[in-house]
Amino acid sequence: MLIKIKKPWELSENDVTSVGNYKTRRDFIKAAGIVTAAGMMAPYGALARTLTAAANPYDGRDIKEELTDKRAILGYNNYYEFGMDKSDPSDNAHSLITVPWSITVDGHCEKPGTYGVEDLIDFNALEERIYRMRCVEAWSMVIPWVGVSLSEIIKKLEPTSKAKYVYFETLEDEAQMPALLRGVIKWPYKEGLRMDEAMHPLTLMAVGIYGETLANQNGAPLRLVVPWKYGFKGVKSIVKISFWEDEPNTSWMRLAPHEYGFYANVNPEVSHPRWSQAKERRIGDFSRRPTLKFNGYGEEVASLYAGMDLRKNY
Ligand SMILES: Nc1nc2c(c(=O)[nH]1)N[C@H]1C(S)=C(S)[C@@H](COP(=O)(O)O)O[C@H]1N2
Ligand SMILES: [Mo]
Repeated sequence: MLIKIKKPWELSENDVTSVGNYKTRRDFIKAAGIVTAAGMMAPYGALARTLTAAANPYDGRDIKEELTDKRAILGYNNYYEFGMDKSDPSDNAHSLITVPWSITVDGHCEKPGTYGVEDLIDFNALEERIYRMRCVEAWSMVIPWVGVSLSEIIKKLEPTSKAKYVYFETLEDEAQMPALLRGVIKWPYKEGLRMDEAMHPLTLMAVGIYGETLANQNGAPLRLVVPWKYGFKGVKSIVKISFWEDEPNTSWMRLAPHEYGFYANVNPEVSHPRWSQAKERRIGDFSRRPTLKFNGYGEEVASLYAGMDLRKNY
């Protein structure tokens, strides 16, 4: 079921050519109702069909931004396990086997164990969320994700009072990930959030994109989306969720601690040591646009960082 109440952070689709097809297909999806795809990669094949949208969920929202072209979202990626060029993930990620998939949960919680994707994600409660995504490299997109709030997953796992942070890991498998041997990162890819960030309603665990099952290059079968943070916080193809008392040391912090911090909140005022973050290139645009603090989600999330020095906590 799609969320029907409009929140101020919800983006709308604008009327562009690439979106035209999408709208048509969405209407088709609506008409199809729930689960018809015979034999199509269940349970993920059922995903598109669970998007039983209300009449027009995009009417009357405040923010109007064009969705980024689907070909760019699926073809211009960062997923270093499959190579470092933007086209490498879409060229190579077909070797990733996403069904079956299991996620190990451990640390400070009442429900540790090994879970399948469908144990953690309620496929009857999927929502579509259109979010801006801002990469630390100063480009951005507007992406229609499909998923559930991470908080829904965390509640099922019952973290204890000792759990102050959530830690995530991507799969590490040389057989499926050709670039692991060449990569700059010490694998597996590691990320984390403070518990209040993880529980924030904007924080999404995505299983789909553009109304369809998540493509491998976008982090199938499940990946994190934290729209007010730089894209690298959005750890892909998650195989581990841990509840920690201490702040995780993430992949990018390990690699270049003076360049990448734990918080990684989008902030035009705090430059990367090698480039300014004041502007960004929206993929598909000719000219650059100003970067928005907290990627435009400050109204919702700025209070999480009240009293914190955002220059020190970059
Ligand atoms: N495992 C893993 N997750 C990752 C990355 C990666 O290289 N490996 N790149 C990150 C970066 S830098 C960005 S900008 C986003 C890109 O997500 P997208 O390709 O779905 O747009 O994924 C993030 N998650
Ligand atoms: Mo990124």
